[in-house]
Amino acid sequence: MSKPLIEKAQKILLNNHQKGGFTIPTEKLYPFQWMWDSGFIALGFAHFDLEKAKSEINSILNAQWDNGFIPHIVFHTKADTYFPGPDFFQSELSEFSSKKFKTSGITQPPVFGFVLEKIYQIVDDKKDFLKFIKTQIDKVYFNHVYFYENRDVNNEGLVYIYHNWESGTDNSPLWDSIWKTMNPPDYKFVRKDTNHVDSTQRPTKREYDHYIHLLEIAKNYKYDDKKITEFSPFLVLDPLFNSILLKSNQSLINLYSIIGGEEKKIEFLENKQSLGINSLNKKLYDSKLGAYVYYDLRNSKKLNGISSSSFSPLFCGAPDERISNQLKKTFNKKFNLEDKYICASFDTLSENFNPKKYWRGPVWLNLNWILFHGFNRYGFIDISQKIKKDSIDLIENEGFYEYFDPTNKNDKNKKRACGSNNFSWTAALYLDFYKRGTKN
Ligand code: 2M8
Repeated sequence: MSKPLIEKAQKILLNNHQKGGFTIPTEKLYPFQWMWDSGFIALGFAHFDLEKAKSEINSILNAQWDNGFIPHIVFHTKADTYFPGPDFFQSELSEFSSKKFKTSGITQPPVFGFVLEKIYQIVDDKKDFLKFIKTQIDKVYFNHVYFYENRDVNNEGLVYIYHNWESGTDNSPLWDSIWKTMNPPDYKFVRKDTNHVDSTQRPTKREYDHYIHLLEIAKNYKYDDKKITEFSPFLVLDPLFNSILLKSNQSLINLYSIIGGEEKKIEFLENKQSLGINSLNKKLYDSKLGAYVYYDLRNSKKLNGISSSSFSPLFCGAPDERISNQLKKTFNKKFNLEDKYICASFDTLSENFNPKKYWRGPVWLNLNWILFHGFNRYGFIDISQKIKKDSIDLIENEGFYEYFDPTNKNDKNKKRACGSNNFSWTAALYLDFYKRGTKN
């Protein structure tokens, strides 16, 4: 293994950090603040510049809507290198939208509960960081309440996403069956992403038509959750999104317990916690596949396919012993293979696996980080250590890219780097892998 690239990783984060106190995922391709990126970015900053970690969290939560919703993009500044921008999203259509910033009208996985706790675990001055937590934690709690009040349609402790961009795993092959139920117009718009990175590694124009169509529907209803629940053709229970919510619930419970005097909030979260874990195992675990799957609420059926998200419930502690052992077997069969880096984002044995295309197969550092902690938590140390080693090797051999081709591991000359370079969460999580060690 080559010399750790700690300084390089720090430099990437500092270069992507903006005057307004927030950090972009990468230059040009993503020139604004993204929600779950900013959580991972804060984890990275916490290892060498705690003030920037705090300001990252503060600046995204500052754009929270009046109903508790947190948007997936905050357009703090102007930039013309990204589509769709603020003029397309028109967040002002919603009566609840932020009056301070223009934002998108969709969300992303709610990482901030666990991010606050993970940072609390590593800081030296816990008293000082607890003071900061006290200024932010109610916003995160309010966000969780928003999800349960607006997106848990069956009162089962599981919340839906209404757009593939909300999942973070944007063009997963799992969405293909939903696209077949829709027939969006051939929209005219100018994409910017394919100006910055290889277009064969990005979604197709037709896939974008679906993404845009879902947004047009939401805008048409002024981002009203009740209408979206009723009319959006995309209404999905996502195991990754829900595992992150559950993990963050538990972190909020832990942090509120340290703060004290918050029994009501803890009680609310604990109720959702047991309900959610129970439903996750009942509704999203598929014993035939030996993995968690997505559930299409609109068409009342499971989306049968295995992705890296299928193992994310290990992160929140949902699986019992039987399920966790089964997950390990499935993981070893499909993802932990001699000739592949861990963890491909989609089932490597499926005909839909594509090693270079965005979320249809490549390795992503944030999913690796989640799976590292998941397998570690269950004592599957051989797997968690391999995830960590593969993550570090990929970065040290290829650079701080957005995603990586996992195939032909033994071919040392193969070019695996995909998407954009100098990518913030890749740098941030490299730092966390190095500096945190194996501590949860
Ligand atoms: C990618 O998503 C954006 C839309 O949100 C895009 O492709 O335009 C995804 O990888 C997402 O998970 C990530 O948060 C975002 C910024 O890094 O890029």
